[in-house]
Amino acid sequence: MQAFKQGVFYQIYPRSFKDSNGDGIGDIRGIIQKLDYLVSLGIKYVWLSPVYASPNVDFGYDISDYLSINPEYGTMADMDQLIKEGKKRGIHFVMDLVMNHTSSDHAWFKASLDPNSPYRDYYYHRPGKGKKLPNNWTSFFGEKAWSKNEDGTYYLHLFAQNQPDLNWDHPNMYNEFKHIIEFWLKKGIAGFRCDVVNVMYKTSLDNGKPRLFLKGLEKYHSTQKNHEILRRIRKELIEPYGAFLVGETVMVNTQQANDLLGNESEKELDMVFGFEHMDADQFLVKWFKRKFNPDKFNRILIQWQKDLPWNANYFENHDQPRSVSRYGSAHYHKESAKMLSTVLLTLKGSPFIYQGQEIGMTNVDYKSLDEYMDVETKNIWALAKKLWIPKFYRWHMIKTVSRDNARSPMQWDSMGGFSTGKPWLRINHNQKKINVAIQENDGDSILSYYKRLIKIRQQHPALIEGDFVPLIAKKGVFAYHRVLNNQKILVVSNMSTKYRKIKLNMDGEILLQNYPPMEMKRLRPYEARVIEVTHDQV
Ligand code: ISL
Ligand code: CA
Repeated sequence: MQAFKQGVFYQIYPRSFKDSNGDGIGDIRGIIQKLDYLVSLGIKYVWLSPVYASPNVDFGYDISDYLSINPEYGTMADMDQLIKEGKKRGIHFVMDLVMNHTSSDHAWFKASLDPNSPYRDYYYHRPGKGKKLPNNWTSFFGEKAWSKNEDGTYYLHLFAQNQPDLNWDHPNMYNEFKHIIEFWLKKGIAGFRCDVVNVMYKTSLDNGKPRLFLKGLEKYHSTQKNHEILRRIRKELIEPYGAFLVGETVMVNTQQANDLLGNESEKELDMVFGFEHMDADQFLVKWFKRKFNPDKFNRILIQWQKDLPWNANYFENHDQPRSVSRYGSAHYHKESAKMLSTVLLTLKGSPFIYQGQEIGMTNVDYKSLDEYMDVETKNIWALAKKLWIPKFYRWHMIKTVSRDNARSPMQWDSMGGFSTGKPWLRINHNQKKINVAIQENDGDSILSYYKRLIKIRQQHPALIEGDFVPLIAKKGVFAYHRVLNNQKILVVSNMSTKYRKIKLNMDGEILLQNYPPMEMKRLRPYEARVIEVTHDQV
């Protein structure tokens, strides 16, 4: 079993994790200061969202130089030290690799604006069609997918207009990224999280067929050449370093996800972040929320557990609202945060904890649009306004879905503890109640629960290598076994506010539960239990 499958992952959004120099912006030296905290949590791998040079239109996912560090976050020497200090503590770093696009500030793009430049075809520069754009594609951020150059031609961007798409048909493109990938592997990183890795090869620029969202998707979604590029990267670059790839794969079902893992002879990714479970509370697109349906959520999780050999399990990240706000309950804040962690850390696959999730950080409490900084949020507000969506509903959309819900600074103590300066994004006012300092000294806190749960995971091979055997997924109750040889662990959770009777043999040693022990045949609201089933009940 590959080494990474033993460890728990933690995602750091560097801008909001810890500021070491008082400018209100998280930085690499701040992360170094918190490595011992991550050790105390039981973390083995850290996925670091981009720290490369960037004009911050998409806060790092618009890269202007893959081989230098955004000065706001520090220096390359800081980065080298972070990797070294991490290694000393048994913590390995996974860098964020954005191959679909660069920033429009990247030297390649600037050169490509000259039609005679050898960099011209690093991107998709195309003439309009009369008064029309080169095609009818729309972007992930709710805009048109083309923006105009000074010379009257247009360039393609599936994301913000400052994120021009790279042309992977260009003969140099592979070697450009070969150099970047090897540069970082030589620094001793463990692998890469690959951003929107299944849209990077466009088979044509023809008009897309009519669809509500992402017109043009079928021209670039998980294309054959995309697979070929991933196989080549894996074989030539990743395997020689014993590294691994976790791909962010948009709009895939489990069949398409498996295809992106490749097969024994032609591997591609080691695991993927899917989005289907994220659909359990949305209507058509992520911006229209409907009541969360825990059974739908759990049945999708079961599908992915059954269909894939190994999953990258996550319930929140820098793009998603906070899971305790979305899937849990404010009234049962502590119980529901602990229940969600119980599921996340006992599913088969690599668990990814997003910074702050381990203390139950919630969606932000911002009062006006100008408190938000996310480009996607601003674009969707403007688009919703253009579509005559009334202001009160636009506000509901933003409050429930904005990516800034997950980007407010980490709450280290009741004064914030994130920075001595004014944070770049306001800290949630509930920092007084929800913070690391309070919880580190409270054996009943969410943080203490995560620490115990991670230890239990490391002590029970069935929770890592064991088979996933679904038992119940109805009325909010989610129950399953993890079985390895004669070790059988029962995980049972109640993802609802109701008391739930369940007909399940729950005898055995209770390894962990989020309520005071009470022998009863029903589950309390948001109750979770991890039970080692004793042999005679096997
Ligand atoms: O969450 C999303 C899918 O509904 C989108 O908001 C998100 O942009 C998409 O999943 C792709 O995300 C990745 O690429 C983007 C960047 O803005 C995101 O932060 C990154 O995770 C462009 O690089
Ligand atoms: Ca700083």
